[in-house]
Parts: sequence; structure tokens; C-alpha cells
Amino acid sequence: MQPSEVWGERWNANPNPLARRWMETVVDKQSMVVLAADRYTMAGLTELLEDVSPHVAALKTHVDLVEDWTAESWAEFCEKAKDADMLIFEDRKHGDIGKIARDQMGGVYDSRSWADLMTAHLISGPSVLDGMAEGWSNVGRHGGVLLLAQMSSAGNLLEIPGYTDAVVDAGKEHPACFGFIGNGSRANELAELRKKVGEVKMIWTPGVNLVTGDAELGQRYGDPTEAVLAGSDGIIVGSGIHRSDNPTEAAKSYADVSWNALLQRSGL
Ligand code: S5P
Repeated sequence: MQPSEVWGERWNANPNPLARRWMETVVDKQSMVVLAADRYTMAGLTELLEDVSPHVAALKTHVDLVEDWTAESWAEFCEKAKDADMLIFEDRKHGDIGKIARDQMGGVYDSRSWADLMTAHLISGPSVLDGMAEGWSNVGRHGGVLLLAQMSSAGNLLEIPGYTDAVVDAGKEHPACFGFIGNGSRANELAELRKKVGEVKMIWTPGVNLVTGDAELGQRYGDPTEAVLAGSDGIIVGSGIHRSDNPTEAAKSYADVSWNALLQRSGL
């Protein structure tokens, strides 16, 4: 199958190379799964990646969760993910002023050198997007920012009226914005977000699990099929895969549900 068949105008009209890369990988792997690789050791992460990589289209990391992190082991891990055709997405949730966000992409972890995508809150204003674009450009790379427009956790303050709209308005116009994080646990709110975002920018959704409902420490889960039908372009799945007794099978199940939902959404 070709990306244009599955994504239609979303593919044909999209000028952003990272967005096109994502849409292509989804079709190649028949999976919209963004793996939230929330494990705490390099061995645990590497084992997970090896178990699931055929069914996962992007790798989301929290680099500061890793207890035995070294620059060498991380470089090797990222290389494995790239070889398996995954975009690497550091879920840093930047939120400082532009110049500090830019410089926080250097430092010990040097995320600007290995992450293709990164999250940010827009709480400090649009300079965070300019700063992050500079961060990548300082090492000769282009990356994309996913702005948090909604969150999956109960009681989050992004729900205060007006906030999501302001984030979408700023992100839609900014070339460094790859897309938005939407809340996968509330399909109706996600559908509203999709209307505001339009067709060009991506929406990726955490808070999805085959077992729905309230979870640990305020996390909420919705059904991945409903999330995709409501407009999600990538389902972020963590414990549903990495805490499963059989991560390979779990990853395949999430890949299948997401792919079937995408085909249904596209009328195929
Ligand atoms: O609103 C959010 C935004 C994010 S990026 N809610 C989230 O849960 N996330 C991230 O998605 C979170 O940091 C974690 O890495 C992942 C969800 O993991 P799970 O185990 O609950 O599926």
C-alpha cells in the first residue's frame, strides 16, 4: 500500500519532511504505535526494543529515567532504533524560555543530536519553539516539536478554557511544530482538537490502552481505536506494551488495532 492511499490529502499536501517520514513509516510497518519506552536500565530498554521493533513506528524516550545511562550505550540504542526505521522522540516537555530550552537540548544528554522529535509545553510562549529550532540547527539538524495541547492525566490545567486553543493557534503557524499531543483518553475532546488543528499537523495521543479506565496516579486510558477514529495520527503506548508478559505480542496487538482503525478512518 502507498502512503497516498492511506493518508490521502494529508500525504499529498504535507510539506513537512518529518510528517511525511512518519506517514510513510506507519504504512510500511502497518502500525501507528509510538512506544513509550519507560524502562530504567539500558539492558531493559535494549531488550524491549529488540522484542517490539517490527511493530513500532517511533520510539519515545525519557532519557532521564535511565539509571545506568552512558553516552556510548545510548548512542548504540539510538542506532538500533534508527536501523529499525523509527523516529526518535524525547519526551522532555520543555517549558522554559527559548534560550534555556535551546541550551537544555545540549548538556550531558545532548538530545539535539539524537532526537528527531521532542515535546514542549507552550506555557512560556512561542519562544520555546524558536529556541528548540535553534537547538537542532546548532548541530546541523532539523527536528520537530510536539506541543502539549491536551494531557491524559486527571485534573491537568491544560483544560482551563482557552489554553488548548492558544497552543493550537501558535503551533499551527510555526514551522518547528510537528504537531500536538492530544488526550487519547477522551475521544470526544480529541475530535474537537482535530477540528481546530486541521489536516497538516500531526496529533499523537498518550492515555490509550486496551484496558480502559482510571490508572496509576491520575493516568486515564481510552480505547486506541476510538482515539484513531477521533483523529489521532499516532498512539503513544507505554505500560500496555513494556509491562506486558509478552511485549512482542502486545506491540503487535496495538499495531493491528491502530492500523485497522486508520484504514477504517480512510474508508479502506
Ligand atoms: O498527557 C500526557 C502526555 C504524555 S507525553 N500523558 C502521558 O501519559 N504522556 C506520556 O505517555 C507519559 O510521559 C508516558 O511516557 C506515556 C504513557 O505511558 P503509559 O504507560 O501510561 O501508556
